[in-house]
Amino acid sequence: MYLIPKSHPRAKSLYIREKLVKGFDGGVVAKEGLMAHGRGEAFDYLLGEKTSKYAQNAIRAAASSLVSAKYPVISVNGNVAALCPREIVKLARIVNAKIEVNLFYTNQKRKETIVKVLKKSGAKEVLGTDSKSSRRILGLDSVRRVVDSNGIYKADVVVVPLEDGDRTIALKKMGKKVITFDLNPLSRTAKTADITIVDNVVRAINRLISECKKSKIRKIPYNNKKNLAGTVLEIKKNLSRRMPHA
Ligand code: PTJ
Repeated sequence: MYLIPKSHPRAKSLYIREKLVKGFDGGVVAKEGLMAHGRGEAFDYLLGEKTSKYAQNAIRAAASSLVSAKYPVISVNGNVAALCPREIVKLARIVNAKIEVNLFYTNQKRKETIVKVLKKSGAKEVLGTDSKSSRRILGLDSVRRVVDSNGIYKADVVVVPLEDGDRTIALKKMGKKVITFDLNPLSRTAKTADITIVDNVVRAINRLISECKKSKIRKIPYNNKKNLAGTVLEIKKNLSRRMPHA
């Protein structure tokens, strides 16, 4: 890793970036994952690189859905495996969820590398690499349509962090509840999911873990569209606050 001085004004953001680069060098992150991260960084900047009250609302709603789910599954891609593998394993343990590797830019070798990373982080079981238990999601053209019959296929609640849009619609058509982390409140996934946590997954996942620990099985009133609209207004406010005045 490059030496990033702690005193650097953007040290935290640069550390996160290095995790992605390390993930790419280790065969975990797709090339395109580096670009996806750049897009996320830009939105994070506009959000003030902090968890908004809207993100916290979504986190609470997500925790309530996860603790009351019958068969929750967390879908992991290259970026998520590079950014927060231990936290994914911790979250899965707390809510008794399955973990499944499901990639957009799929290849078996990268899948297996990601499984190794997750196992090294404490996962006992990771689904998504066994062709004998694979099933297809109807109405989805990307290779992400191939899922595990004991994982995403069977789930009632699916967490799809850093999604690229095509799968959320298909999962919803299958009657599943979809929770996502997406720094872009305007993305297709953000707008289609049932619960969108507009925050950096690196920050928000620990908050989600804490909420799941305290969450009781009860329904929380939550409206994703209203919450997203609030987030966009928050960006607008941030922009006016930070606008240089001539
Ligand atoms: O590992 P693979 O093959 O499954 O590929 C994963 C990527 C992320 C490359 C793939 O799913 C993709 O191309 O995604 P997109 O379309 O770029 O969408 C990713 C979304 O995640 C964008 O809306 C980004 O703003 C957002 N994002 C990026 N980094 C973060 C993030 N959201 C939360 N936390 C982040 N750290």
